[in-house]
Amino acid sequence: MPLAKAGLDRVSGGALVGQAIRRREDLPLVQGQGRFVADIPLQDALHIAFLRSPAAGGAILGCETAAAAAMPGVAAVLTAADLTPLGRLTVNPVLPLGAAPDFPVLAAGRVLAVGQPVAAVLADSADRAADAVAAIDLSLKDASRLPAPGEAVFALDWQAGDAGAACDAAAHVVAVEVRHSRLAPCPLEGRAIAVDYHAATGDVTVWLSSQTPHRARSELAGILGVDAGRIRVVAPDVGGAFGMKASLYPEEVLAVWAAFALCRPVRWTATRGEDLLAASHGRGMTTRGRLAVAADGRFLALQARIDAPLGHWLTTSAAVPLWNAGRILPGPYLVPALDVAVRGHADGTAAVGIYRGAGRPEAAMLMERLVDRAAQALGMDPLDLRRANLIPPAAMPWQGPTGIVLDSGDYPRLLELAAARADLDALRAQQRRRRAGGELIGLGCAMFVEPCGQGWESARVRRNADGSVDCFLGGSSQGHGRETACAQILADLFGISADAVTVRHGDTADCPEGIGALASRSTAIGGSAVLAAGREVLARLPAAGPSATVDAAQVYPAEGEAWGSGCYIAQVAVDPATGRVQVERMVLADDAGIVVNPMLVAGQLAGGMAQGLGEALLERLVYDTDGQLLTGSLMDYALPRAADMPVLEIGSLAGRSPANLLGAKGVGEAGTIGAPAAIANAVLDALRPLGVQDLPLPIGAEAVWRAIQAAQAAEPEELR
Ligand code: SMO
Repeated sequence: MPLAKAGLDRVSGGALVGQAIRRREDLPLVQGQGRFVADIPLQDALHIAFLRSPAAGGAILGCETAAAAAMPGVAAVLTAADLTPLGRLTVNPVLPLGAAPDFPVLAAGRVLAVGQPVAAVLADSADRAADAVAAIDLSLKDASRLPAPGEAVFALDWQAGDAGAACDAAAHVVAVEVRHSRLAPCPLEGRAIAVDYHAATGDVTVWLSSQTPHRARSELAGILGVDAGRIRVVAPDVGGAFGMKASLYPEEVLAVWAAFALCRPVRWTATRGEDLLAASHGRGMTTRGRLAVAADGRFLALQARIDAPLGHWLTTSAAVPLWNAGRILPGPYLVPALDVAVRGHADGTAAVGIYRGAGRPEAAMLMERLVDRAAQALGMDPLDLRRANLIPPAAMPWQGPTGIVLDSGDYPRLLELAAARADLDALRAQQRRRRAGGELIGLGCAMFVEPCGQGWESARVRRNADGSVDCFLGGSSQGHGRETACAQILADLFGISADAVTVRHGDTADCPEGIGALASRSTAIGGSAVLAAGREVLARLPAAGPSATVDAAQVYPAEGEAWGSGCYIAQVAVDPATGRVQVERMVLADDAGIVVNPMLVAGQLAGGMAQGLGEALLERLVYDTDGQLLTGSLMDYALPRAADMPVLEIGSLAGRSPANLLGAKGVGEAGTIGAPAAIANAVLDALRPLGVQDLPLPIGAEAVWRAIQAAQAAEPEELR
C-alpha cells in the first residue's frame, strides 16, 4: 500500500515525527505474546454465564434458580432481587440529557429486549456456568413482540436563517432519505473482564477490555457505591474497540459486584454471539434531507430530520452519534440557512451507541447524496458543484450554521488532490468507453469533516538519570499504535532514540486520570498532553541537573476542536447479471494535520475503509418483528474480507491544526466516514443510465439486482 507522504512539520526539529517507523506493539502481538483480558491468570476465579431474555418484552413471573444453584461447581445464581441497590451509569456530559436513565444490571420485573441479562451463574468453570444457565426456569407473562419505537428520549435542534423560505424560493430542491443499517462493531477481541479480589484489603483489580479505563473505574465506583480507591482498572492489550468498549456494560458491573459480594475473583469473556446480541450496536439512523440550490449551483439551505433507535438502555455516549450527525451538517460546504432536528428513540433492541464514525458517516452520507442529486438536477459535474460550494480556506476558522467552529482546512485543495490522484479525466474517459461496451461503471465522490474530540487529556513524563524517558498516558490504546506515536513525539523532544522511551497506558494505578481512546482524540489531544508534559520536564531539567530524575504531569485542555477532513473518490463496477458491486479503485485524500507516523495513518485509513466498505456493501443487523436478532453469528452478519478490499491510494494534506499544541487532527474514523458515501455515490452513478435513483443500505448484490430489474421493468425513457 502506498504510504502517505506526510508534511514533515516536526514537533521539535527532530527526526522521528513524520516518519513511518514500525509499530513497537506489533512484534509481540504477531508472536502471540499479546496479553488480553482472557490471558490474565486468576487463582480460583468464578466464571460467569448469563441467562438472557428470550423475548423483546414481558413481565417476569418467575425465575426459578434452585436447580441451577444445586449443579456441580456452581457457587451462586444471581437475579435482580439478589443485588444491592445500584447507581446509574453517567451520561456523557456533552449531551443535554437531563437525569441519568435507568441502568438495569439484571432485568427487574420486566425484560426489555432479547439478550438482556436476567440472571447470572457463577461457577468454577465457564462450561459449568453455561450448563447451569440452561437449568434456570424463567417464565414471562405476555412475552411481547418488538414494540414500536417510543417517544424521543433525546432531542436536539439547530436553526440558522430561514431554511423553509429558502427552499420555497429555490430553483431546485432535491431530497434524499437514507436508512442506515444497524451495525455490529465486531472488534477481533470481544468484551472481557477479569476481576481479582484482594482478600487482605477488600479491594479489586479489574482487567477490562476497554477504551476508557479511567471512566470505567469512576463509573464502577459510582454505580457500586464503592470508593474509587478500592478499584484499580487495567486495560491490557485491547483487540479493537471501535466505540463498543467506551461504555460500561451491565455484565461488567455484575462481575465486579459479584467479586465484592462473594469475595472471590470473577471473570467473564463474551462469546461472539453474546456481543452481536448484547454489546452496543452502531448506526441505525434514518436521515431525511432537502437541499435547496440556486440556478447557478449555489447551495441555499439544508433541512434535515434524523431519527435513531437507541435500544433498551443508554450507553454513556448513546446520543453522541445523533449529536454529531446534526452538528456536523452541512459538512465542508457553505450553506447559509439550515434547519436540523435529531431525535433518539428507546426501543426493545440492544443498546445502540457510538461506533467508529459515530454520526459523522451519517452526516456525510446525507450531504454527499444530496450534492450528487443536486448535480444531476442542475446537469452539472458533481465535482464542479462541490468546487462551487466548499468553504474557502481563507474563511478559516469558520463558524458553521450549527455553531461548530472548523479550526482549519483547505477543502478545495483536498478535492484537487483527490481528483489529480485519481486522474479523474482519464477515469471518466475509461467509464465512457466501458459503458459503451455494456459495463456498469460508476465514479463517486464524498467529502467530509471529522471532529476530533473536545476537552482534555493528560500525561506524565519522567526523564531518568540515564537519559531514558518514561511516559504514562491518561488515554489508552485499543491496538492503534499509541505507544509508537508517543515514543516518536518524546524521542524528538528529548533528542533520544525511540527505543529509549517507554510508554505505559491503561492502568489506573500508575497512569494519570484521562478520558480514553475514542472520538479520534488520541493524537490530537492525547499527543498534545504528551508534548506538554515533555516540555515541562525539559523546562525543569536545567535546574535539576543532568543526573537527576525529573518528572512532570500535565492535564492538557485543547483550545478547540480540531477538524480533520477528506475527499474520497471511488470507482465501482456492477455486474449486471448478479448485481455484485466491486470497488475497483479507492482514492483517499485526507488532512489529518501534523502526522506523527504516516504508517499509523495508513493503517487507520485501511481499517476504517474496510469498515466503511462493510457498511456500504455488506453489513446489516436484522431483527424480526418479534425482536429476535436474525444475524446472531458471523455466518449471518457479513463482514468484509480481504478480497473485498481495493488497494487504497492515499494522499495527504498535512495542514496544522491551531486547535491543539501538537497541531494534529484525527484520522481514526476517516475511512468509515468517507467510504460509504463515496461508494454509494459511485454505485448510483454506475446505475444512473438504467434509471436507478436510489438503493437501500447495504448495497448488496440482491438489492442492486432488484433495483436493476425494477428499473428495466419501468422502461425509463432513455432506454426506449
Ligand atoms: S466511535 Mo469512537 O471509539 O469515539
